[in-house]
Amino acid sequence: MKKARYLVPDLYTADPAVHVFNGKLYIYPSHDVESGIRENDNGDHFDMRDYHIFSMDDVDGEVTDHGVALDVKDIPWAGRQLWDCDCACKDGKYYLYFPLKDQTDIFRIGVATSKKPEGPFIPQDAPMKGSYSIDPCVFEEDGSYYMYFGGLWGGQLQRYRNNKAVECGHEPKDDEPALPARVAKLSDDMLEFGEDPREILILDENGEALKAGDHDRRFFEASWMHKYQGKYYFSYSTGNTHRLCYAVGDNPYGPFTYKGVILTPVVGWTTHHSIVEFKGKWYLFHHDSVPSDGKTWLRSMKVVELDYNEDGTIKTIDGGEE
Ligand code: FUB
Repeated sequence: MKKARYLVPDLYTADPAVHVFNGKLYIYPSHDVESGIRENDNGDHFDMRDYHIFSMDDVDGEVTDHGVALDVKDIPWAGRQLWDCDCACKDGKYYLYFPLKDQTDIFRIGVATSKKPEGPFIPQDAPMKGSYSIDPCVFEEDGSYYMYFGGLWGGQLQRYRNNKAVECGHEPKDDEPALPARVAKLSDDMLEFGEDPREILILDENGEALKAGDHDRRFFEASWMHKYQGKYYFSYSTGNTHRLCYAVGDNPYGPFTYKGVILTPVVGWTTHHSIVEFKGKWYLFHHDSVPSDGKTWLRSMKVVELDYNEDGTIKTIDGGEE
């Protein structure tokens, strides 16, 4: 499969997190809706209210919509805005992690559980203790589950330092280290952080931390982790420069060294993805706003094959021309 394929023509879907469960691909996307809210840098127009989960036996095959798996009205602590989610499986139970603003308009990360990968999911009564910001993704290795998270601007990450809310949230100066994504191992019961979240350091080719002013390379949102040939690939969106980039490290906590661009800008403002191996090939799931004629808040997810060079670097995909 060398040409990208849109996956769901009848719903707007974005931020696809994809996993192989029970031999099938399961897709956990955001479900975009026309909110009527004017577009702004805070992302208020992304006013999503539920999640649908999709599955596929094959990347080229039929996409099954399993219907509403979780609705904001069923989440006891809900304020507004269900953003990018992800799912993990442990001991035959499925855990859906989602960012949602609480009733004070602060993003927290919630958990909902199910016996099936497609749900329905039952939410916990409260968000994860100590959670903040957006875009959780979960990477499993040897029975340990690591959650990566964080997002700038509307994702509120700039409001935190050392896992504490600061009085006045702001981004660092251009020549200061960029704000980092976070990672934390999950607790054994999968419902809380099992340790304090740590900062993800991304280094340049000289071993220096990427600077806040390096908008072409610094982390903005949309974390994903995958492992390829023994190395850990931390990938993310650069937000206002609209790239999907990656950095490589020797363990799940990093540090990671910046390596390059996975996907050049797509039509739309946001770019978001997951990378998954299925039946011996690697795939990039992502989204763009082509089907909605460029409406940034009405996105459509798609999939394209992803290739590596012999040295383990990823071949850049042209977001404008797939
Ligand atoms: O879908 C809402 C937000 O847009 C996500 O949480 C971000 O990653 C961006 O894709």
